[in-house]
Amino acid sequence: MPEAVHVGSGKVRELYALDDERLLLVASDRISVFDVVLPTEIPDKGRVLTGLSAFWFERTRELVPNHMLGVREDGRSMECRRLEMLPIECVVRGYLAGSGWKDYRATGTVCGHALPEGLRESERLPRPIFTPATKAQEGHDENITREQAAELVGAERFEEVERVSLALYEFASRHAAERGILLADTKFEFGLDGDELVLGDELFTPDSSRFWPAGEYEPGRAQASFDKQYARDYCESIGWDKTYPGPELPDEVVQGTRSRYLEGYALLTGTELE
Ligand code: Q0N
Repeated sequence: MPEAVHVGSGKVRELYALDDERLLLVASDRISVFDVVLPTEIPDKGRVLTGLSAFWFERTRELVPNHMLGVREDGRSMECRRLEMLPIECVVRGYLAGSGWKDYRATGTVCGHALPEGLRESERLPRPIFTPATKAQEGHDENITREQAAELVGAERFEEVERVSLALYEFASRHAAERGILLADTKFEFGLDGDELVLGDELFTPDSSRFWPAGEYEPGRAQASFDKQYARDYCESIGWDKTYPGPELPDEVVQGTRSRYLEGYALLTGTELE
């Protein structure tokens, strides 16, 4: 078999071409904190993320077809259909966090959605909203209006990705809420296989979504992140300035963070990671 050719990398994932039709998406054990990849890895993090994507891809097939062909024996590598990716990030927000909160505070709107006055940080929105963003090569994606997104993908395709994105969020947020977890927001990437819309990338992982423990939810402040809070708290406690390079994590922080990933996986999927 011809070898896999490396075609791209994200902060914590690598992408290889297997042939003209197939890609291999590999989730590493790397962790990024405040947007910097740390020198210390979290054992099993890659298998947790790939396992979560596989879990959700299997369960959302009736809503939209996806790129998953199979997960390899290593648990971290997913063989995928090669797509023509759409040039927008598809974000759905059920709560006001991150850039959604920032934009709301500055303008009272998010991506052209007028919102009620007086909402607090992390507050639940009257209904989930679709808030597209551009794909930045480096640094942060930029929120764009629905009109700008429709110009980039076409009006019909825009309506389709909005409808499908809201349906996916609805499905996963209901599943998560039944297990004591709030899905604050989430990001999808879609592509085309010919004219068929196909869901790509990763799906409802902690790297593409904000998961909050429902029991600790309190609007009016930032919420503790389900997976990374130990690592973030440690990094802040030592006075790191959040620029490269990041600090090594002590073993207790590594083990605590690993436990959170495994716990989240078990809570959401109802099975333990092998
Ligand atoms: C693709 N990206 C951006 C891994 C994630 N199925 C696909 N077909 C063609 N291209 C892509 C996919 C997928 N998924 C997606 N780049 C190419 C996200 N990447 C960034 C690098 O790490």
